[in-house]
Amino acid sequence: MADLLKDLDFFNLDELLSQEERMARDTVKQFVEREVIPDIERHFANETFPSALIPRMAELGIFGANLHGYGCAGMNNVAYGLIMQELEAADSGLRSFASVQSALAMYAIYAWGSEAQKNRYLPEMAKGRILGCFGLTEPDHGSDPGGMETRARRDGKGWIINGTKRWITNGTIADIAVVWARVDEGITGFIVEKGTSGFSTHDIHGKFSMRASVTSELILEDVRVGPEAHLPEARGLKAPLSCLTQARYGIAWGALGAARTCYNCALDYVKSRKQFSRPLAGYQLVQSKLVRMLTEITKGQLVCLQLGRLKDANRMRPEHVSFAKRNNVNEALGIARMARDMLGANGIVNEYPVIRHMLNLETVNTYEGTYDVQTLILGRDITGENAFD
Ligand code: TGC
Ligand code: FAD
Repeated sequence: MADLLKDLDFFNLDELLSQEERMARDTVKQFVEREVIPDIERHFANETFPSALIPRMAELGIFGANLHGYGCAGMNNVAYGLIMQELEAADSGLRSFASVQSALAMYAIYAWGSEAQKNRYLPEMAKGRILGCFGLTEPDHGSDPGGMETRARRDGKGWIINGTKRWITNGTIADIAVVWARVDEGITGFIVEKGTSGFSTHDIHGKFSMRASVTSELILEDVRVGPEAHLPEARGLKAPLSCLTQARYGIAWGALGAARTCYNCALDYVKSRKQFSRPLAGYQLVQSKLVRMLTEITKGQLVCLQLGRLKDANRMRPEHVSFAKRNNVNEALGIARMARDMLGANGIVNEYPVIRHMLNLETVNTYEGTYDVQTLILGRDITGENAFD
């Protein structure tokens, strides 16, 4: 099979990257090629997460790569995005693992934690020795986290937390859970350590998507935590939503990686597969699909590059991220479906990575704010009318 990880760079965007950015991308690409690809289909088939990769990912500086200090690599946001792209070129579940560790759990502590919390958790999380998850979604509150029912009430100097969080990536393998809960003053966050009495987790099975990723439920029954567990700066829904902005940023880049693998695979396949005595690549309908894929990936790359430059200049708004997440994931899903079709019957077997990416991207289109939720965020921005009210 051809090199399915190879770059797609129709507009010579490589020229717009710094040497450090290219190096970050190429290092992770090499890691993915050598250490992820050989085993990823097996993990997806067996519904297992490739945890043996965690120390290597830490060594490469992937966890909290764009955070500064506290043992983090301090890369710029374009380099971080390129890394997410390469991880998701292998599997959305692997990128998800890195996103949750970095952009959700670590970022929550980085942005809303005390100095003591940052010093205690972030260096160990960067080394992959402490794993985190992020509990926002509940069984009855997904798109509307503001309706959450998890409650924390004061208990002397500490707190008692009750509630259920569902669909939580890394839940059962995490050493700490960042849990969002309602208190008298509004919404705030807590760091709940594994093993705390009353805190239990279990995995959700039967997934047809994200099978190489752990997805769990967190149950909190009279979980008593001390004052040191509370994220002191997290006041209001803005705190968890700010973490989503970080994660959506990585997803916008990541989806392009999955789309690129599907494009490379479809292109390779139609060049060699003959029907009616000619390669499929010679037919106009097939070429039209390839051109559509190339166009959408290239447009997505341009959006991401400028998004990253804006983020590095502190000029990125959450709505910019919604635009990129909504568009890139939806186009990646369309590309994966097209590639699946172009492979005919071979498109449904795991000899090729396309069906796996297609199934994964169904989740990516839903989590971190569905396609329609991102549409309404953008609709609110351009009209001034809030459809969520
Ligand atoms: P709303 O009134 O819009 O906002 C409340 C406050 O938050 C601020 N804000 C943001 N800040 C930073 N980043 C964002 N993206 C922000 N969005 C809003 C806003 O300015 C306001 O601040 P302030 O100072 O005025 O209080 O709140 P709302 O209740 O109307 O919510 C609107 C809505 C629908 C956009 C929001 O609830 C939403 O985004 N819903 C989608 C939920 C979601 O995306 N969940 C994801 C869960 S985590 C996950 O899926 C992980 S997947 C694993 C992986 O990443 O790989
Ligand atoms: P709902 O909110 O019930 O939405 C169902 C449908 O209704 C969607 O099509 C939606 O677009 C539509 N809809 C909702 N509101 C409106 C509206 N106002 N107008 C029009 N249409 C609307 N969450 C976490 O907190 N942490 C995690 O680590 C995490 N990881 C996940 C991993 C996986 C594999 C999956 C599948 C989910 C994960 N999630 C996580 C949860 C994810 O963020 C939610 O599934 C997502 O936000 C959507 O919520 P929901 O599933 O409850 O769907």
